Amino acid sequence: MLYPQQNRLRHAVDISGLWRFQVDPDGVGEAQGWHDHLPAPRTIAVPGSWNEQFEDTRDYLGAAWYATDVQVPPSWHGHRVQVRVGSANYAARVWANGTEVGGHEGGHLPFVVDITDHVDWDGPTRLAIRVENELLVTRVPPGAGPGGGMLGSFPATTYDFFPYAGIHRPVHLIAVPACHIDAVTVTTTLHGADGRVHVDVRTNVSWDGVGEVTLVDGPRTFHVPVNIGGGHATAVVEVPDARPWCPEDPHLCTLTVRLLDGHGEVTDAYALEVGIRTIEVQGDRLLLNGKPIFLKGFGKHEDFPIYGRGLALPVLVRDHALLRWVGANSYRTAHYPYADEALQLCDREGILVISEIPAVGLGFADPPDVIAARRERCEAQLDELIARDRNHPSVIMWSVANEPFPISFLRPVSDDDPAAVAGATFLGGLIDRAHAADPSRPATVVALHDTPMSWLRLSDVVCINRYYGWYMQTGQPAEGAGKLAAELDAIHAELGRPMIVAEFGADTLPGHHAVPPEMFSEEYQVEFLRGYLDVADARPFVVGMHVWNFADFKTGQGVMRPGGMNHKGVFTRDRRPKMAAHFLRDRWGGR
Ligand code: BDP
Repeated sequence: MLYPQQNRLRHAVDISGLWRFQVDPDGVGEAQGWHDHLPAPRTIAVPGSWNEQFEDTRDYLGAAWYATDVQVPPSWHGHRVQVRVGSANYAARVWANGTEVGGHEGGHLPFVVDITDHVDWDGPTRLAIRVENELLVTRVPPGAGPGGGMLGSFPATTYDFFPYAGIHRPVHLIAVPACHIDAVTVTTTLHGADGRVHVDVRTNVSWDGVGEVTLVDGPRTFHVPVNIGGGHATAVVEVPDARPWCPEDPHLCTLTVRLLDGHGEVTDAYALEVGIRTIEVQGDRLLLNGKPIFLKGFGKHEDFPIYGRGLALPVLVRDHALLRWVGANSYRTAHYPYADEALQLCDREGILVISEIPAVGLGFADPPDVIAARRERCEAQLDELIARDRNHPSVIMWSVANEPFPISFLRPVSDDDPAAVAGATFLGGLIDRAHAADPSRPATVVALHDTPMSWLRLSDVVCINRYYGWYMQTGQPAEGAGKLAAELDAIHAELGRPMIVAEFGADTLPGHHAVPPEMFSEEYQVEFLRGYLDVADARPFVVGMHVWNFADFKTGQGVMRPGGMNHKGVFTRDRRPKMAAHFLRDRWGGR
């Protein structure tokens, strides 16, 4: 899925803003024609979750309708006219001038509907989008079902973040030429000092013709003519003496693909930023451009007061400034794909990203039809994620799940337990799918305490989340660090792979102090993090440490979460540093 682009031949208008909105708790909207006219709308901001914009919608997750009117420019005649929704959580259906034109399931990835045949060229075109975020057990991430939420939390999810609902990312009105570039896939390789950019182009229709690929690298320009057959072409751009993309020097080139008509006139063009780099696992090391790399950073969330999970560009920019300030070079998109704009920024700023699908809260003792439904949803979201993000140099690894468990949370089982076997098949299938779609990146399952060895074995880089010294060895950070050390050594002895501690953290109430350190105090968080980082420093096979979490974030209400918040951030929800942020800055050499 190509990000919308404005150039001489393509148009993209951001139609986000103040839309009309109405909740539909009784599910009468469709029968009553709300796609044509909302009977009692109020105004809502798009993008943004609906939960924090009004008092009466905080916990509302049922159907709601969004509507706006747009004038499609008459000059777009002859083009395909599309609406692209950056993300709508969880399921969306779209109408244009009263006709249903498409929809999407899965709350964190973009989708496009074609409205060409429904445009009113003389007046405004009415758009309506119905969104709902029902917490169903068959969805990914799954709702909690009759058993209730994680630790009895409300709303009843299987995961520890608030199930924000609504249109979360910008909506674009787009025009593309009737025959257009539909997909561009870029992979890069290094050969000594030289780089090679491998480009694969597909058009929306089966088309035979010619085109060209141009790479602009600072003062140098490389042109490669291409022949397109049946709507498909490949090209290789040789870049002598390449300047590889890396966190210290996130150098980007501009790659442009053009389609040409019989007279050499350009009929479509699409440009993207490309970083020439390689990522691979060798033995128990992770190599970026052939050299060992260590990931310093965080698990994050898309979360901010009032916006909820809605894209807030200033927050994104601020987060990157703070990542630099604290000396981080990476993060994981816990627990779902992040906005296109987040990855664009990571490309520019040299932040390495582990990109995750929303496969969180998966258990394998559930009925087979439920597991099969979830598998279908995981596969669809993995395919969409890889198709959307594979051209970003910042993305270095796919995470196909966070903390799946065989039977229930923290209940160990042996590798031959039926739930462990079912999980290995499911998760192994997702890893294979990621490798097949994108052989250029490692893939991982981010593992909970007590994960079967048969599951750990599936990952190219073994990622584990550990809370020794918090949920266990409670109040004893030194004992917790000791447990971590022993377990890392044991897993490494068995698998010999690189390892990342993908989550470790302690809830910390800002301003709460205690000497000696005590749980929830700022001192305790520092001691906890220090112990884990020391353990990692003594083990060269540990190739990354991601603190949980970058910032405090909203979750469901529950006895473990004061104020409906997870307080494991090293920054507060409004991005003020706790003591731990200063500690990490010293340790990581922040600027
Ligand atoms: C891990 C989860 C993460 C939670 C975290 C915690 O992966 O989503 O927020 O624990 O408990 O189990 O803080």
